[in-house]
Amino acid sequence: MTDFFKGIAPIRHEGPETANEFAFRHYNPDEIVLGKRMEDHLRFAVAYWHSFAWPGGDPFGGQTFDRPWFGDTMDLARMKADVAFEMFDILGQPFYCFHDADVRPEGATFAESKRNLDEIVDYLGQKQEAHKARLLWGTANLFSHRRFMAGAATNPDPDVYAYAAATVKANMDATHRLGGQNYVLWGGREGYETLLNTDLKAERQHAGRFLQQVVEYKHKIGFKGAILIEPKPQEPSKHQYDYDVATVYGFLVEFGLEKEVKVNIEQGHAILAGHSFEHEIALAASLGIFGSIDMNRNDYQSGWDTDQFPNNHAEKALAFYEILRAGGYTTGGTNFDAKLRRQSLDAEDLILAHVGGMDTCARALKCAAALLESGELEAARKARYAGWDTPAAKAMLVGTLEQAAARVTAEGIEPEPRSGRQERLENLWNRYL
Ligand code: XUL
Ligand code: CO
Repeated sequence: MTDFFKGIAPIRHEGPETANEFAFRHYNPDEIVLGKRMEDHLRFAVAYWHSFAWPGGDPFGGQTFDRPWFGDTMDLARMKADVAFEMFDILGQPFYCFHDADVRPEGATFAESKRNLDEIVDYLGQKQEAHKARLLWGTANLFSHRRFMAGAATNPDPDVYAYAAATVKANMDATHRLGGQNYVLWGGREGYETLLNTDLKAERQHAGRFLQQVVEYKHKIGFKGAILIEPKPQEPSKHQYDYDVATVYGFLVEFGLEKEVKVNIEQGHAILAGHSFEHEIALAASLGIFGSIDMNRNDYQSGWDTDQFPNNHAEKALAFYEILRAGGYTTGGTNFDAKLRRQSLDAEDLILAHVGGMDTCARALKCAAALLESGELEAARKARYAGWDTPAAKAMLVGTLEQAAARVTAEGIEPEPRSGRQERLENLWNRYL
């Protein structure tokens, strides 16, 4: 036991009226929502990087957090894991996620980095046996070290492609060993700064082949989890190849991977791409590639990825409605890819940020479930498209353009515009919030 969270007891559900800061108001793991336990709907995960590895820097200043486990030794990496699992026990969330760089010190050589990773994975495996939290997904950090500054799989230097392959292989092995349910690839440096020095076609082809190799390796080792791409339009690269869900889908089809790879959709990334979170989720679900989400929010005024904890249940209810409508998660979950503000120094801040985020999502889930269960919105949506249930309308979709056109004169068609009823439906939504 470390004493980092000393005095903080496991968080329990006390209901909306409680005055206790250290309690859940809405997240009640065993409560049944639409026939399923809330914990099994939400499948919360804590992100190792923001909570335990991020030092609190911003572009104008360095470290603000002074954590006892900061440093480059294996002993400190083990202490970090101890603290992490102590937090998981306090929160009671079922999952966590990590990059290699979050959990182990970087070695002087690849072999040393790999040894460090293998050693800490053994330790995390022991922790998993003694505690509740399991691995939702693992991933490789292919963006922080300077060797990746011009990309990983898309790097002009083939040696970096090899290094990325070795790193991803090691991380897939680690994820598999820990029973991870997914493996994520986020291409922060898989993009470019300027076309003046970039062979865009070659880079995309290398990225596509790399992903095929990842899928081949997944099958080779018998990893049953999902491979997930996490779209983001830019930051850190000026232009990322995995821009948004639609772009990723086109990329997967081009490389024959649309049945093999799904997406991990992040709220802040969706916003940066000019979409809403729910749009990205609904589109992915309609394409059959919805996998998991990274839950956070951006600051509404600044145009970058601020990775804040969610605190607006009304906004998240739209996202959870789409998740429920899609049938919920299979291997995916709700990963808090969210970090404290850099002035939030205390251990309590770390706990309460997650408590607030979990409550926000739980409340959103309950609102979304109630509206879905009422059937009111689905009935309105169905009514709007009811014309397509007629045989004549259905026939148009299998016939030719001329046959569809012929209906206009034959039936004397003059379409009658009808209200889209947006405000009425928004009012309906608000009644459920
Ligand atoms: C970066 C981001 C990453 C991925 C994992 O914006 O979201 O933390 O989730 O590499
Ligand atoms: Co993310």
